[in-house]
Amino acid sequence: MNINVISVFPEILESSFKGLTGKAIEKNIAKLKLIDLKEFSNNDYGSIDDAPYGGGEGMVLGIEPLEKSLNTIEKPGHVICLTPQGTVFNQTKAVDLSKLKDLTFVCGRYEGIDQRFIDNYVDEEISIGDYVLSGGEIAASVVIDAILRNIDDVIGNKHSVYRDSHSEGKLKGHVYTRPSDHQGKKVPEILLSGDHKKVNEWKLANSLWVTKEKRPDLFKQLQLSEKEMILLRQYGDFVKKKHD
Ligand code: 6GU
Repeated sequence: MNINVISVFPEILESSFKGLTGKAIEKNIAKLKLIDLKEFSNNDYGSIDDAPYGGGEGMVLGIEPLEKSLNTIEKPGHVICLTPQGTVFNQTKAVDLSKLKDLTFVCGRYEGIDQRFIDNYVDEEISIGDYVLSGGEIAASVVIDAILRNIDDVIGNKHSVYRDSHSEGKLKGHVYTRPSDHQGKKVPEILLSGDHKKVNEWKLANSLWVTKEKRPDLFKQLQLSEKEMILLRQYGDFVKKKHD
C-alpha cells in the first residue's frame, strides 16, 4: 500500500510511524510519503493560508499550495481529507480502506481548507470523533494505524485482528495474566481450568457483558443467537451472585 500524507506539520506524523506502522514499512507492506505543504507556497511570503472571504476567525488553507502538493504525487489514489466535518471513522471503514493500493491523506489545519479543493480533489472527508483537534495530523496517524492493522502480515498473529474490539461489533472482554491470585483478587476460575470449550464460552459471554455494560449503543445492534443469549444470562446471574 502506498500512503501519502499532505500536511503543514509532517513532523507530527513522523514520530508516530515507529511502532506498528514502522514495522509495516520495514516489511515493505506499506510505503509512506510525507509531503510538507509549506514547500508549496505560491507567494513571496511563503504562506500557504489566508484570511477567509466573508470574514471570520483564523486562516484557511489555500487551494493553490494544496493543488501543487497533490500534483507531485504520482498516483494519489483515494484522497481523504481529515476534518472534524467528516464522516466518523470506524472499524468497517478501516477494513474497507485497507484493501486499497494508493491512499492520500490531506490534513486540515487552522479554520479549514478552501472548499474548492475539497470539491475538486477529495473523495471523502473523515473525522475521528466528535471533538475538535488542532489539526488532522493526529487523526491521520490514528486512521493509518487502524488501516494497516488489517493488512495481512502487519500483525504477527493475523488471528488477533479478528478478536480485537469492534471487529465483530462487540468489545473485547477482560484479560488476565499471572499471578492468578493478587492479594486475594483471583482470576476467573474457568480461565485456569484448561477446558477450551468452557473457556471460549466464558470469553464470549464476558465480551457480550462488557459490550452491554459499556456500550449499550453497540449492544443494541447485535443480533444474538439463542446460545449467546443463554450464555449472557448465565454470566449475568454469576455477576449478580458475586455482588449479592
Ligand atoms: Cl480529522 N481533524 C480535526 N482537526 N479535528 C478532529 C478530527 C479531525 N476528527 C475529530 N476531530
